[in-house]
Amino acid sequence: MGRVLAVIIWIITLLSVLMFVSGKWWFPAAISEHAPALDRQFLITIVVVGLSFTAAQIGLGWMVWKYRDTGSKTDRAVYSHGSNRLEVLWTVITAIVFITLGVMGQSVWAALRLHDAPPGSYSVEVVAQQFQWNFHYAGRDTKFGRTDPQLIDDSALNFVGLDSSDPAAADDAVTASLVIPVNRPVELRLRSKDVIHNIWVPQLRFKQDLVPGMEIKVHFTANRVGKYELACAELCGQLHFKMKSYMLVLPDEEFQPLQAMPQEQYQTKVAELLNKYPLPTN
Ligand SMILES: [Cu+2]
Repeated sequence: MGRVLAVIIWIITLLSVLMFVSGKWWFPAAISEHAPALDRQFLITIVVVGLSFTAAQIGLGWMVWKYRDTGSKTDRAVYSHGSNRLEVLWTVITAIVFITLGVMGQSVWAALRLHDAPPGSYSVEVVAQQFQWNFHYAGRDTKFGRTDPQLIDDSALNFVGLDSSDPAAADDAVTASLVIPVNRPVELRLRSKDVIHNIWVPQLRFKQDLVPGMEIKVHFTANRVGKYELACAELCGQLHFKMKSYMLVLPDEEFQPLQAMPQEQYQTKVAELLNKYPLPTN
C-alpha cells in the first residue's frame, strides 16, 4: 500500500507540473505597457515555487515508500524531538526566497500605485456600488463636476451624486462601461459607495480594491485597441456575480469625438462601439 501511495503522489505532482508547462491554461494576451514586466516576474515566481513544490512532493513520496509497513515485527517506531538546526535552516531559506521575490516584484506594483500619474493622463472617476460600476468622465472641459454623497439618488440615475448646479458638471458623462484612449496614460480614481469591490481586467494585468471612505488613485497605459471584460473580483454580496462590465480601449479618431458629446449621445455612441468590437479570443 505504501508503494502505491508514493506512486500516486508522484503522478499527481507530475500532472500538476505538466498543467503549467503545457501552456494550455495561461493568461490572456496582455494589452498594457507594464504587462511584460509583471508577466516576467510572475514566471520567475512560478518557476521558483514549482521547483520547491516538485522537490517537496518527490521527498514526500520517497519517505512514504522507504518507511512503508513491511510487516516486519522487528521494525520499531522511533520517537524524535526534531532538529532545531534544520527548522531554523529551512525557515531562513524560505524567508530569503519569498522576501527576495517580494522585493523584485514591488517596483512594478508600486509604479502604478504609489507614484503620481504622468502629466497629460486621462482621468476617470470610478464609483463602485452593489452591484454595478459607474464611470464618471469630465467631458470636454476636462474638469469633473462637483459630486456630493447627499445628492446620490439611484432612482433618478444620479449614481455618483453629481451636482447639476455646478457648471463643470454640464458636460460630464456617467456610464456603466470604462472607455479609455489607447497609448495614453489613464488615471483611475477609485471609490466605493458601500462595501469593498475590486476592479479587474485580466488583459490589463491590473487588479485593485475599491475601499469605502478612500479615494485610491492608480494609473496604467493600455496599448491595444479593443473590448475587454471587466469584473468585480471581490465577493461583495449576493449579486456579486452580476457586477461585470466592459472596458473599451479606443483609437484617437474614435475617442476624441466622444469627449465632445453630451451625455445622451455619449451613451448611444458607447453602446454602438461595444457592439462593434468583439471580445478577444485568446
Ligand atoms: Cu463588487
